[in-house]
Amino acid sequence: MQSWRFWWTSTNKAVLFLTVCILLLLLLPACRRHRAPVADRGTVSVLIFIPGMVAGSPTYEMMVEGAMEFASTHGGIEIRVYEAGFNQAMWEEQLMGMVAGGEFDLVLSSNPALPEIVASVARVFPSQKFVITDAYYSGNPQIMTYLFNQFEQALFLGYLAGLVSTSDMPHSNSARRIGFIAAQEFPLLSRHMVPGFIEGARRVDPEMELDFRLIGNWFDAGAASELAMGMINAGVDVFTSIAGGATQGLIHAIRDRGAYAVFFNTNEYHQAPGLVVGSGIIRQRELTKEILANFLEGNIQFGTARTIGVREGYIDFIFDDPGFRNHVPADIQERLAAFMDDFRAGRIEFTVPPL
Ligand code: RBF
Repeated sequence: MQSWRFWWTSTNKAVLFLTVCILLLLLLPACRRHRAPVADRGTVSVLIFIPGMVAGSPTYEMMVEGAMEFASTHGGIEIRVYEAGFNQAMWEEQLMGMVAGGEFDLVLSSNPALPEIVASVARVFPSQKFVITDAYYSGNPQIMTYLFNQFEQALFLGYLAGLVSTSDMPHSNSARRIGFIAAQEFPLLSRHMVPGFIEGARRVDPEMELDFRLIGNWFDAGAASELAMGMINAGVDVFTSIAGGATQGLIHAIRDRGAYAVFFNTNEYHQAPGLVVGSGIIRQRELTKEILANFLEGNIQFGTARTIGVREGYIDFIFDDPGFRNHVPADIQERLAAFMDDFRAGRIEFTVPPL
């Protein structure tokens, strides 16, 4: 009896062991197949969905340039750029139409308003993957986002605007008034960029005031120019803007009337040497290449949201340009350099407001 039971139990164990082994043998290659780099599957097709137009919109220009550079140095990747234009009510339908054929391994885009649209398209196409920069959205297994910490960029640009506005530079006046011209309101703008800009300026002079005005679209340079003229009349001597192509109107106004500007995201010194006194930079071009490289290796963590800023190396100020070196007084250059050193070293204290 004893030996009979022993025989059965050990046979059971052996059978169980063998079954587990066979299952593992069957499953392992399947897992490996699942994790294989996307590149091994032949040509990878990527759609860059532009919610607007590329020309004149720095964040879009950098994304397209980065992707093109990546494609020219790596085989097996095809990039298609689709410009959706300025009718925001159409973007979801346009994106839906683009992915319906299932031809794109990845959809890449850059805009804070896009995650909600993408989430709704993703529900209809559950195998479609999306990466969105300049946006924050977590918890959807089809979507990964990267948010540039625009509060940080606004803080140091605002600090520079405060230094210039309180200086004795030729176009600076005695009013403690700086200006912000925006195309339209959106949470990243009104919760991070505008508050960061005025907070930075108030670190130079707590009396500083912000004149904030809205254009109503991303392309009307004439309207931006008129707003800027009115603001100069009201005592604004240093501007910034988030206005895409309409920013050209602000450039025209500061050239015409004599005032200063600092810009977010890209090198804009060449637009008006001596008047554009500062440019921040977001590493959107490099980020785009990293995203594509990660995607080819199967290393995108869909479902997650990363925030990247000064300390992560994705946001900085462009010091090394004649527009800054040759036109901004040495004491302002030094104070900004010290501020940025403190920033990178984590010595600047601030609280990023919730989005
Ligand atoms: N930035 C541009 O430069 N050009 C645009 O056409 C543009 N359209 C936008 C539309 C919406 C609905 C939102 C929320 C933002 C838009 N932006 C545009 C802003 C841009 O993507 C980015 O958020 C800011 O430049 C800050 O990084």
